[in-house]
Amino acid sequence: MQSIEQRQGQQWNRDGYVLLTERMTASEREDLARWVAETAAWPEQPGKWMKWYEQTERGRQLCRVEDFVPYHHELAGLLQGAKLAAALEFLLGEPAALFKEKINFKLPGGAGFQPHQDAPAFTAFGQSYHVTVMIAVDPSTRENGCLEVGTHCTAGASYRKLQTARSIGAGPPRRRGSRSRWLPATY
Ligand SMILES: O=C(O)CCC(=O)C(=O)O
Repeated sequence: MQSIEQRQGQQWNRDGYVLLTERMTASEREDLARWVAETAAWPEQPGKWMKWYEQTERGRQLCRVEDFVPYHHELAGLLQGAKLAAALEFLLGEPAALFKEKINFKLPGGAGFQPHQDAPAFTAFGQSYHVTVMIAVDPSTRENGCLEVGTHCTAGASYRKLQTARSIGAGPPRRRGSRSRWLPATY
């Protein structure tokens, strides 16, 4: 019988992503929701965290907070803590470093995201691997705009290498004749 870790490792190598649905307790989720709400309430302050807004029919609306780890002890502990580090090291086969953190608020009326890859935006920094970790604060459903993941994109480990800047905005690269499709990351 395979362990959960072995099954996750196989999915990672096959599909380029894993979905973990049982890693946070109810009280950890409550803490996370509270910490995120705290960042939303922070004032805008030049030189500190960054708050981003979008225009909606109801006016300016918060869509993103970035660079909050230096200013929020508990969120820093979650994103830089041993639990996440161990999961990433298991999947990558080497330790990972936090490169950038952001909270997407996805409030009603917001624009959402076009299909894209994150990695090509950061090639100027010279990293060899790029992994995106998403932690859902609220239930993640099609109705409320969950992340959707492109599957069957490129074979195994090569998926972990950075794609070229040419693929910005193009969505994940696809193998000829593959059964590529978008899967909602729901839980
Ligand atoms: O959550 C999503 O729907 C996509 C978020 C994303 O791709 C991003 O923030 O770069």
